Amino acid sequence: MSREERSAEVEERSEQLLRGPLQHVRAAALAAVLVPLASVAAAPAMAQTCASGGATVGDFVWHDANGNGVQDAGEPGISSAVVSAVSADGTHVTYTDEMGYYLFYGLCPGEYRIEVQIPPGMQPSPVSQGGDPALDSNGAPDGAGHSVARVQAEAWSYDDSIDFGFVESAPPGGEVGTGTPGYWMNHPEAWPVEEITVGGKTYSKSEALAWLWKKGADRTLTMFSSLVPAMLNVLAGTDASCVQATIDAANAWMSAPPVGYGPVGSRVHPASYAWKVGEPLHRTLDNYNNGMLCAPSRDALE
Ligand SMILES: [Ca+2]
Ligand SMILES: [Ca+2]
Repeated sequence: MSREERSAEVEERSEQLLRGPLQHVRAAALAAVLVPLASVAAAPAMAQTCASGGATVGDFVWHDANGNGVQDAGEPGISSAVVSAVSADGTHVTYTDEMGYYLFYGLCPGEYRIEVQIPPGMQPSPVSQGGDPALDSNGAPDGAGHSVARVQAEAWSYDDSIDFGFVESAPPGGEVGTGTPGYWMNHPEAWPVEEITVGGKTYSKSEALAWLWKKGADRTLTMFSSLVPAMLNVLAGTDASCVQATIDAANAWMSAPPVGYGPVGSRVHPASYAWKVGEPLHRTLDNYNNGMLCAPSRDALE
């Protein structure tokens, strides 16, 4: 498409946005949405589709209503979202359709950043949740208003698993505090998810609760009792900056051998080497859950 055609299309899309799905958005937020559209029109290097061996990448941008990072039944697509495929050779731009689907085709093989503008009042869903690439979210915030996924496009490949979930941000000033293990054990209705994946194994809420209530010397129970609440706190929207790396390490520890010592119930002895590795992670998670690290406890906010 020529630059003039692109400009015309961008103008028309802006019009559609104004009349359609963004009608309810406040003027300031709307301006923020439309400024990048204008810069798209002026972008010098529009990449060409590849003459042969083109790759296809898609395909879904959606409203992750329950914030669990998984495309659940009934969660709607986000239409007219601007999606860019950026490589060293230039930028392809497209938009999601009425159902929230997008597709780049004819991409020359190579490395791409697939970028979606973060809609006003929303934030990207947690990535790689639930274990099914077709249903998970792939974009992480880049700090500049985009959710970004990196893709290595091979010749003739077809990848429709690059998806972008967005969840409503907590209202400004409405800081979310952490819950202790006891809080999450006694408030199943407050869980932000219906299932949770620990060490690569997925548990329903009731299964996870049953493990949380179990007592014993098995240190996988101990790790489970701090890791699950920490993950629930993050999913509920508490500041995760100081604890995400520990959560990842604890999930690796809870995975099956040869990587880890899990799953929960694997009878790790308190005096074992495994627990020497695991205990510092558990202590960090425990401190986080009790509001002693980067997020206050929910009790302190009440
Ligand atoms: Ca969801
Ligand atoms: Ca995906």
